[in-house]
Amino acid sequence: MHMEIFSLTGKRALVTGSSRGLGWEMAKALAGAGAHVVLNGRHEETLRACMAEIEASGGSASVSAFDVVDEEAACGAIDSMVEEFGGIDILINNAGIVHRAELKDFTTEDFTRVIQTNLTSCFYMARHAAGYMTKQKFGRIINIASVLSVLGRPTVPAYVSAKSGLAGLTRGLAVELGPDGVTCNAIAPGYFATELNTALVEDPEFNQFVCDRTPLGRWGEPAELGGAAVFLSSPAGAYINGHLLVIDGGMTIKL
Ligand code: GCO
Repeated sequence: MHMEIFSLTGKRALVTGSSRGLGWEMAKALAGAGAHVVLNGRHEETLRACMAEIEASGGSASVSAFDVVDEEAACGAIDSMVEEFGGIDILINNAGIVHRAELKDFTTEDFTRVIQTNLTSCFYMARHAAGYMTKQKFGRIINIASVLSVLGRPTVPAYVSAKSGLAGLTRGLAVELGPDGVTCNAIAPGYFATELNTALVEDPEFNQFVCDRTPLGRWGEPAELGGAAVFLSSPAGAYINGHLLVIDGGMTIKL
Protein backbone atom coordinates (compact mmCIF):
# COMPACT_ATOMS: atom_id res chain seq x y z
CA MET A 1 0.00 0.00 0.00
CA HIS A 2 1.48 3.34 -1.03
CA MET A 3 1.84 5.72 1.92
CA GLU A 4 0.46 8.69 -0.02
CA ILE A 5 -0.19 10.53 3.24
CA PHE A 6 3.58 10.89 3.65
CA SER A 7 4.31 11.61 -0.01
CA LEU A 8 5.95 14.89 -1.03
CA THR A 9 5.84 14.15 -4.75
CA GLY A 10 5.63 17.37 -6.74
CA LYS A 11 6.54 19.57 -3.80
CA ARG A 12 9.38 22.12 -3.96
CA ALA A 13 11.35 22.54 -0.74
CA LEU A 14 14.10 24.91 0.39
CA VAL A 15 16.12 23.73 3.39
CA THR A 16 18.59 26.25 4.78
CA GLY A 17 21.84 24.97 6.22
CA SER A 18 21.36 21.63 4.48
CA SER A 19 24.93 20.71 3.49
CA ARG A 20 25.53 18.96 6.81
CA GLY A 21 24.04 17.95 10.15
CA LEU A 22 20.32 18.00 10.77
CA GLY A 23 19.63 20.09 7.67
CA TRP A 24 21.29 17.53 5.43
CA GLU A 25 19.35 14.69 7.04
CA MET A 26 16.06 16.55 6.61
CA ALA A 27 16.91 17.38 3.00
CA LYS A 28 17.60 13.71 2.25
CA ALA A 29 14.36 12.67 3.92
CA LEU A 30 12.30 15.20 1.96
CA ALA A 31 13.95 14.08 -1.29
CA GLY A 32 13.29 10.48 -0.35
CA ALA A 33 9.61 11.33 0.04
CA GLY A 34 9.54 12.76 -3.49
CA ALA A 35 10.18 16.48 -3.03
CA HIS A 36 12.55 18.51 -5.16
CA VAL A 37 14.94 19.90 -2.56
CA VAL A 38 16.88 23.13 -2.95
CA LEU A 39 19.98 22.68 -0.84
CA ASN A 40 21.47 25.70 0.88
CA GLY A 41 24.73 26.52 2.54
CA ARG A 42 27.52 29.02 2.07
CA HIS A 43 29.76 26.81 -0.06
CA GLU A 44 28.59 25.86 -3.57
CA GLU A 45 31.08 22.99 -3.96
CA THR A 46 29.88 21.25 -0.82
CA LEU A 47 26.27 21.69 -1.89
CA ARG A 48 26.95 20.15 -5.31
CA ALA A 49 28.40 17.05 -3.64
CA CYS A 50 25.25 16.78 -1.55
CA MET A 51 23.11 17.26 -4.64
CA ALA A 52 24.97 14.46 -6.41
CA GLU A 53 24.36 12.13 -3.46
CA ILE A 54 20.62 12.81 -3.54
CA GLU A 55 20.52 12.34 -7.32
CA ALA A 56 22.52 9.10 -7.03
CA SER A 57 19.75 7.83 -4.74
CA GLY A 58 17.12 8.70 -7.34
CA GLY A 59 16.07 11.97 -5.73
CA SER A 60 15.74 15.47 -7.16
CA ALA A 61 17.81 18.35 -5.84
CA SER A 62 19.43 21.64 -6.79
CA VAL A 63 21.67 24.09 -4.99
CA SER A 64 21.41 27.69 -3.79
CA ALA A 65 24.45 29.06 -2.02
CA PHE A 66 23.81 32.05 0.24
CA ASP A 67 24.29 33.12 3.84
CA VAL A 68 20.95 33.44 5.64
CA VAL A 69 22.17 36.59 7.41
CA ASP A 70 22.22 38.33 4.02
CA GLU A 71 18.53 39.23 3.72
CA GLU A 72 18.78 40.37 0.10
CA ALA A 73 20.56 37.18 -0.97
CA ALA A 74 18.21 34.94 1.03
CA CYS A 75 15.04 36.50 -0.34
CA GLY A 76 16.57 36.65 -3.80
CA ALA A 77 17.24 32.92 -3.60
CA ILE A 78 13.55 32.31 -2.92
CA ASP A 79 12.68 34.46 -5.94
CA SER A 80 15.12 32.44 -8.09
CA MET A 81 13.63 29.17 -6.83
CA VAL A 82 10.14 30.34 -7.79
CA GLU A 83 11.39 31.48 -11.19
CA GLU A 84 13.17 28.17 -11.89
CA PHE A 85 10.73 25.69 -10.35
CA GLY A 86 7.44 27.57 -10.46
CA GLY A 87 7.02 28.03 -6.74
CA ILE A 88 8.00 27.13 -3.19
CA ASP A 89 5.87 24.73 -1.15
CA ILE A 90 8.10 23.96 1.84
CA LEU A 91 10.58 26.17 3.70
CA ILE A 92 12.66 24.65 6.45
CA ASN A 93 14.45 27.35 8.43
CA ASN A 94 17.27 25.22 9.75
CA ALA A 95 20.49 27.23 9.40
CA GLY A 96 21.85 28.25 12.79
CA ILE A 97 24.91 28.89 14.86
CA VAL A 98 25.77 28.55 18.52
CA HIS A 99 28.12 30.63 20.63
CA ARG A 100 29.05 29.44 24.11
CA ALA A 101 30.65 31.66 26.77
CA GLU A 102 30.23 32.64 30.41
CA LEU A 103 27.75 35.51 30.69
CA LYS A 104 30.46 37.93 31.86
CA ASP A 105 32.38 37.16 28.68
CA PHE A 106 29.42 37.04 26.31
CA THR A 107 29.65 40.13 24.08
CA THR A 108 26.70 42.06 22.68
CA GLU A 109 28.12 41.48 19.22
CA ASP A 110 28.04 37.70 19.74
CA PHE A 111 24.53 37.89 21.14
CA THR A 112 23.34 39.93 18.15
CA ARG A 113 25.04 37.61 15.68
CA VAL A 114 23.26 34.54 17.07
CA ILE A 115 19.87 36.30 17.15
CA GLN A 116 20.32 37.50 13.55
CA THR A 117 21.25 34.06 12.26
CA ASN A 118 18.91 31.89 14.33
CA LEU A 119 15.81 34.09 14.57
CA THR A 120 15.73 37.22 12.42
CA SER A 121 16.69 35.34 9.25
CA CYS A 122 13.84 32.88 9.87
CA PHE A 123 11.45 35.82 10.08
CA TYR A 124 12.35 37.44 6.78
CA MET A 125 12.67 34.15 4.88
CA ALA A 126 9.27 33.03 6.14
CA ARG A 127 7.79 36.43 5.27
CA HIS A 128 9.22 36.23 1.73
CA ALA A 129 8.22 32.61 1.14
CA ALA A 130 4.74 33.31 2.52
CA GLY A 131 4.30 35.94 -0.20
CA TYR A 132 4.30 33.10 -2.72
CA MET A 133 2.68 30.41 -0.58
CA THR A 134 -0.42 32.46 0.26
CA LYS A 135 -1.06 33.10 -3.43
CA GLN A 136 -1.06 29.34 -4.14
CA LYS A 137 -3.04 28.69 -0.98
CA PHE A 138 -0.47 26.11 0.13
CA GLY A 139 2.67 26.22 2.18
CA ARG A 140 4.60 24.44 4.90
CA ILE A 141 7.00 26.53 6.99
CA ILE A 142 9.05 24.56 9.51
CA ASN A 143 11.34 26.37 11.92
CA ILE A 144 14.05 24.32 13.58
CA ALA A 145 13.84 25.33 17.22
CA SER A 146 15.40 23.40 20.09
CA VAL A 147 14.74 21.97 23.54
CA LEU A 148 16.35 25.26 24.49
CA SER A 149 13.14 26.88 23.26
CA VAL A 150 11.64 25.61 26.53
CA LEU A 151 14.71 25.00 28.72
CA GLY A 152 17.79 26.99 29.71
CA ARG A 153 21.35 26.14 30.48
CA PRO A 154 24.48 28.20 31.26
CA THR A 155 26.73 29.71 28.55
CA VAL A 156 24.17 29.89 25.70
CA PRO A 157 21.97 32.94 26.49
CA ALA A 158 21.73 34.01 22.84
CA TYR A 159 20.86 30.53 21.58
CA VAL A 160 18.18 30.08 24.28
CA SER A 161 16.77 33.53 23.46
CA ALA A 162 16.74 32.89 19.70
CA LYS A 163 15.20 29.43 19.95
CA SER A 164 12.62 30.65 22.48
CA GLY A 165 11.76 33.46 20.10
CA LEU A 166 11.52 31.02 17.22
CA ALA A 167 8.81 29.08 19.05
CA GLY A 168 6.91 32.33 19.41
CA LEU A 169 7.45 33.32 15.79
CA THR A 170 6.09 29.92 14.79
CA ARG A 171 2.84 30.61 16.64
CA GLY A 172 2.53 34.08 15.19
CA LEU A 173 3.03 32.89 11.62
CA ALA A 174 0.67 29.93 12.15
CA VAL A 175 -2.14 32.28 13.17
CA GLU A 176 -1.51 34.86 10.47
CA LEU A 177 -0.92 32.47 7.55
CA GLY A 178 -3.38 29.70 8.41
CA PRO A 179 -6.34 31.31 6.67
CA ASP A 180 -4.37 31.14 3.39
CA GLY A 181 -3.56 27.44 3.69
CA VAL A 182 -0.04 27.94 5.00
CA THR A 183 0.96 26.10 8.16
CA CYS A 184 3.92 26.97 10.35
CA ASN A 185 5.35 24.51 12.86
CA ALA A 186 8.61 24.06 14.74
CA ILE A 187 10.77 21.02 15.37
CA ALA A 188 12.62 21.16 18.67
CA PRO A 189 15.58 18.78 18.62
CA GLY A 190 17.19 17.64 21.83
CA TYR A 191 20.87 16.80 21.84
CA PHE A 192 21.92 15.32 18.50
CA ALA A 193 25.46 14.26 17.67
CA THR A 194 26.09 16.88 14.99
CA GLU A 195 29.16 18.96 14.12
CA LEU A 196 27.53 21.86 16.03
CA ASN A 197 27.76 19.73 19.15
CA THR A 198 31.10 17.98 18.65
CA ALA A 199 32.67 19.85 21.57
CA LEU A 200 29.82 18.70 23.82
CA VAL A 201 29.83 15.09 22.64
CA GLU A 202 33.56 14.90 23.26
CA ASP A 203 33.21 16.43 26.74
CA PRO A 204 32.94 13.38 29.04
CA GLU A 205 31.02 15.30 31.72
CA PHE A 206 28.50 16.84 29.31
CA ASN A 207 28.13 13.59 27.41
CA GLN A 208 27.27 11.80 30.67
CA PHE A 209 24.85 14.59 31.59
CA VAL A 210 22.97 14.19 28.31
CA CYS A 211 22.84 10.40 28.61
CA ASP A 212 21.62 10.59 32.23
CA ARG A 213 19.08 13.34 31.49
CA THR A 214 17.62 11.54 28.48
CA PRO A 215 15.33 8.52 29.13
CA LEU A 216 16.66 6.84 25.98
CA GLY A 217 20.10 7.23 27.54
CA ARG A 218 21.85 8.54 24.42
CA TRP A 219 22.32 11.41 21.97
CA GLY A 220 20.04 11.62 18.96
CA GLU A 221 21.33 10.40 15.63
CA PRO A 222 20.90 13.15 12.97
CA ALA A 223 19.04 10.74 10.66
CA GLU A 224 16.39 10.40 13.40
CA LEU A 225 15.14 13.91 12.69
CA GLY A 226 14.30 13.50 8.99
CA GLY A 227 10.96 11.79 9.50
CA ALA A 228 9.52 14.69 11.48
CA ALA A 229 10.28 17.09 8.64
CA VAL A 230 8.56 14.78 6.16
CA PHE A 231 5.59 14.31 8.49
CA LEU A 232 4.99 18.03 9.03
CA SER A 233 5.46 18.77 5.30
CA SER A 234 3.20 15.94 4.10
CA PRO A 235 -0.58 15.47 3.87
CA ALA A 236 -0.30 13.54 7.14
CA GLY A 237 0.57 16.80 8.88
CA ALA A 238 -1.96 19.00 7.09
CA TYR A 239 -3.97 19.90 10.19
CA ILE A 240 -0.96 20.52 12.45
CA ASN A 241 -0.33 24.25 12.85
CA GLY A 242 1.65 26.25 15.38
CA HIS A 243 3.02 23.10 16.98
CA LEU A 244 6.37 22.67 18.70
CA LEU A 245 7.32 19.06 17.95
CA VAL A 246 9.92 18.08 20.53
CA ILE A 247 12.27 15.28 19.44
CA ASP A 248 14.58 14.71 22.38
CA GLY A 249 14.47 11.08 23.52
CA GLY A 250 12.32 12.21 26.44
CA MET A 251 14.78 14.75 27.91
CA THR A 252 12.23 17.51 28.50
CA ILE A 253 9.75 15.24 30.30
CA LYS A 254 12.27 13.79 32.75
CA LEU A 255 12.48 15.17 36.33
C1 GCO B 1 24.23 23.56 23.59
C2 GCO B 1 23.86 22.86 22.30
C3 GCO B 1 22.46 23.19 21.92
C4 GCO B 1 22.11 22.24 20.81
C5 GCO B 1 21.21 21.18 21.32
C6 GCO B 1 19.82 21.69 21.66
O1 GCO B 1 25.24 24.26 23.61
O2 GCO B 1 23.48 23.35 24.57
O3 GCO B 1 24.70 23.28 21.23
O4 GCO B 1 22.42 24.53 21.59
O5 GCO B 1 21.64 22.85 19.70
O6 GCO B 1 21.09 20.18 20.39
O7 GCO B 1 19.08 21.87 20.51
